[in-house]
Amino acid sequence: MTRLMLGRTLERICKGVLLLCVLHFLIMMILYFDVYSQRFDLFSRFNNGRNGSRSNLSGAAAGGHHYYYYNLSRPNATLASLLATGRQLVPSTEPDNTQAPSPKPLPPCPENPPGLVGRLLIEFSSQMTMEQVQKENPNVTEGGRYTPPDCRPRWKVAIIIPFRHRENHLKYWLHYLHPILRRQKMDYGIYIINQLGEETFNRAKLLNVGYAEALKDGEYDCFIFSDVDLIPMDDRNLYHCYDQPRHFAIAMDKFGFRLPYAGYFGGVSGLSKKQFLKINGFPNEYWGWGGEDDDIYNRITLNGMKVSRPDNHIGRYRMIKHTRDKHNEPNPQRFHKIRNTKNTMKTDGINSLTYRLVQVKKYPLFTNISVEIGKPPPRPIKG
Ligand code: UD2
Ligand code: MN
Repeated sequence: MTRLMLGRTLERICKGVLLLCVLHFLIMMILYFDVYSQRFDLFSRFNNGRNGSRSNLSGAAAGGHHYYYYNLSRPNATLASLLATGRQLVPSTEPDNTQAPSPKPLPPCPENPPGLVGRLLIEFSSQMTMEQVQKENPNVTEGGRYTPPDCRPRWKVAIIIPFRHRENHLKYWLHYLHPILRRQKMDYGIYIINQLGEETFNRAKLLNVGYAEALKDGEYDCFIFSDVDLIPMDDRNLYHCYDQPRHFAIAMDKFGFRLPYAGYFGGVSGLSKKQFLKINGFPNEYWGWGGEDDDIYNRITLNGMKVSRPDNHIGRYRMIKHTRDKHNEPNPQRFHKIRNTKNTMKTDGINSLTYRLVQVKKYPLFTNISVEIGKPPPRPIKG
């Protein structure tokens, strides 16, 4: 009887051991296939890399065995795969850089950003405060800087705004432009160039100051010059630079959504650093309203470049209605001056720019640069 019981117990133990063996075997199989699939994955990706699609690889990672570690560091790497390679657990004799894989490089930003919405509703009747506009734009960093988190932009854009006593317009500009530029996947900084004092306003000189000061702040290669009161009505009007100097604001409400004349270059324009230097920047000697934009147009064509423009239905703008500011009366010399661009552009421009920098202050949504730029030369006395 006891022998019979002993036999049964032994039989159960044997079955238990057998079951454990089967289980162990199964686990080993799972581990084996998991590792196999990792390797398969590895090679298929490696081949992709060789075919030219390197968007998933870092520079170092693209070179074969480094990539192996990189692959294991993916969030979905399993414990099984870690155990199977043993690489992460056993101290390695290889260089340290294998232990901390470099961050994944970003793919280039798309030429047509998918988040754009096209035509926008722009209105200036709702009241807003700067605090509200700041709250709307939490991802803009100090000084009005932004860079897309998920792709590598082609240009680094400084947006330059000539300014004096237009705080209300600036609020609207920031309210509309920051979200547009973000959707456009631009890497940008906003620079408000504030003319101190009450001497005659000089838009083009302020724009030159903006170019020089922005370059002290970042390695910009594209400069967009915008009036503070102009808001694009379509976010497909991309705020970056082009093969030729760009005129963005081609169809404004105040001109019945038409280009007022073929050589018009006012409102919003953009030049790469190279294009800007080729024309010796902008003129410093246009005091008061008008003419400076035509002079810039002349500089562009005289230097063998052409102005590029968006489609008419995309380059639409609204201008915030305003009266002429004090100390920005029409410049009576403008007609004479624009006939002489050819003679003046070599000596009057970024190479002759002088100003006194008084203050640079970084606000959450823009950098304010306050400058003294002097005053117009005394008029020759007629007689
Ligand atoms: C037109 C052009 C502008 C420029 C100007 C002639 C349009 C939409 N724009 O503008 O690009 O060629 O004629 O100089 O056609 N500003 C101040 N405070 C002032 C004066 C001017 O901030 O006291 C700045 C501000 O950014 C403004 C810009 O200068 O938007 C142009 O001045 P404006 O708006 O008085 O002239 P406007 O609309 O005729
Ligand atoms: Mn205006």
